[in-house]
Amino acid sequence: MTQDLTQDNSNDSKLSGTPPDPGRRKFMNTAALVGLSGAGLSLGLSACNKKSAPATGEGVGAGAPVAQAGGSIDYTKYEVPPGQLDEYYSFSSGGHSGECRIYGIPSGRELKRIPVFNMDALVGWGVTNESKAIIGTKPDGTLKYHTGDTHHVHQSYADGTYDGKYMFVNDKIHGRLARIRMDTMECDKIIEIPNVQGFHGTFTDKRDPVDPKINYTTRVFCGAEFAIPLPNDGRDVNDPSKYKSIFTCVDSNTMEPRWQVLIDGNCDLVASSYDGKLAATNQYNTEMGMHYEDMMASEMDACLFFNVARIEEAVKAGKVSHIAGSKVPVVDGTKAANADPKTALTCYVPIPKNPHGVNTSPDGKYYACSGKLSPTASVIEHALVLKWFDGELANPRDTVVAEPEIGLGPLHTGFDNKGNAYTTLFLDSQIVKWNVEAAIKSYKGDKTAKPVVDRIDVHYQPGHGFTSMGETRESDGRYFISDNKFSKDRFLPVGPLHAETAQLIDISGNKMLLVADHSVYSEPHDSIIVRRDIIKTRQVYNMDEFPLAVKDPKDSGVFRNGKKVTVKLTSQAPSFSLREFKVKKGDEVTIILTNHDKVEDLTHGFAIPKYDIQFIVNPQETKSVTFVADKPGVYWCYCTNFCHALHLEMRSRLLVEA
Ligand code: RUQ
Ligand code: CUA
Ligand code: CA
Repeated sequence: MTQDLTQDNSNDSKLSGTPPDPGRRKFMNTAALVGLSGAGLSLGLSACNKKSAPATGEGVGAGAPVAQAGGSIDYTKYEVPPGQLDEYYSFSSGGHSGECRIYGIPSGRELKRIPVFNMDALVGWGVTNESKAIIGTKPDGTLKYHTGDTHHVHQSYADGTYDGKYMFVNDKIHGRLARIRMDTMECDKIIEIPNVQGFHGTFTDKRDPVDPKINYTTRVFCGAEFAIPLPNDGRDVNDPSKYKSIFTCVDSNTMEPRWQVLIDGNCDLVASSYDGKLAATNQYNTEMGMHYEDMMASEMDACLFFNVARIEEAVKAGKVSHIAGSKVPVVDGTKAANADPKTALTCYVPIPKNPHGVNTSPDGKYYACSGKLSPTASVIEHALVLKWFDGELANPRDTVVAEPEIGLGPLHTGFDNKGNAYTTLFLDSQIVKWNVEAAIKSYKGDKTAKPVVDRIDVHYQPGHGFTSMGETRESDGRYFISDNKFSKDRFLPVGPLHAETAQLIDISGNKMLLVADHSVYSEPHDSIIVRRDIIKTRQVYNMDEFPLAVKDPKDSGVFRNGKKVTVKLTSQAPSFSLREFKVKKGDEVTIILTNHDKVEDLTHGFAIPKYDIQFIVNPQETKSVTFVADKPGVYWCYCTNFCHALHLEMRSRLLVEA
């Protein structure tokens, strides 16, 4: 059991003000958890839980047993034997590694890492000119940022399900949005969103709110979690009352921001509706507090809805402002400016205490928004939010149709195809399965309705949880993955930084079954589980896609233009087209390398000792690097990627004359 993590926190009710001594509690109960574990038990729960908060599953809902009938599970059903392939891809963020990962499900095998905001020595991401141009550089050509923090990955849609074209991921640190092509599974575009900090939640739209022909993704919604002075140029640093958060819509094709909305409170996670009409973000800091005790001062926060069509009409009509230096039109989504529902751009639905996570049900009818510091998940009905925007509902709170008590520290919710929701309970270290219609009946007063169907222990402290195809109308109710924040004793110890756990749960039956512990490198937040038939990749590039391609090995050579030298090279196992190439000290050298091998999987590498250069070229791919030859001498350029029996012999010499 996991109660050791929280049971000692009852003494922390004096929390507001001084953080408790972290040394008093063991291991998990460090300062990192103060905000959640301490606050959740001492302050937050008082809001909604009429009686005292239940310590475990018992007392909440059906109180189903938490023990796993381990002996009865046939684990081999979830193994993928040698030579066979997984049924699903799991696309995952990599947290503060700045990258994305791809796993096979159910095996949990890591298939690939996609460098995005980080540097990657293996492929040369952040080294080659092409990748630097995508990541973004300073005027002197060096990378503008070297770090990133990816949380949320979502793919492009057509007709309510994934179209296999693109994946989008946020960078929380520097406020950037990246796009990844799904055919090559490489990042092709990164933009920096103006005037935001803490860009956290992101979601693609699923269709256009107005044009029925556009039944596919054309927008990406981006929520900013941290409020800052606008513009953030040194003014108002001492006046937090002037800090604001902004919600941004980016064009998924051009990757240009289309519009922004100035709001009250902050954004956290983001969701989109199936009809394209609404985007949503949960708000945990409606207080606009600067310190955590201020951020949990109020019993109610909100889930904020954006009326996409109305916002775009307002932009068209020019009802916008601009924040100094930015071309992006900004509309006013604050409460004061949107008092009349019939013209409002935004709708603020009150939700108990510091909610985290907002997820759309696959039938498009509901949003689940969890309380985090309240043991509840609020169910908001999509049609009722539209009714409010039509002026037919008096109070935004009337859009809430259920608010079941599901357990402690509820965060993220996934859905199956049978009307059930699965929510991660951070403090309880459990996944709770609850039935949406039963929750609605119970909220209406039906005492026989039992929202909670089942619960299962996970190990430990789950963050995100998600179901197979669960964020599409093709949700299939087969798997749930719990991405846990602490693994403790689940894997061999590997020093102070533990492996993380992604636990695989079979949700196809009435009872959830924990069927595998997958270790993952720190620290995935959100993932999506995508059926393998949706993803169509290419294994070989087309040489014509690369403007710099050296299309004929005979075009190889050293071309001088003053101090600028271009070296054109090709590779074909086991040799480079130039056995040696000569430059002079002080030259600015650009090496262009095209791989002429056409065989699938025949990738070469190119490394230059002491010049800190290495990258790979995949079949038919071209890459380039630029550097100043400031060190005279002989430098053996060698192939880094094992390609041939003569791989070690696959070399060339860079001769830098003094
Ligand atoms: S949010 S679990 Cu980005 Cu919950 Cu990480
Ligand atoms: Cu080419 Cu190794
Ligand atoms: Ca709050």
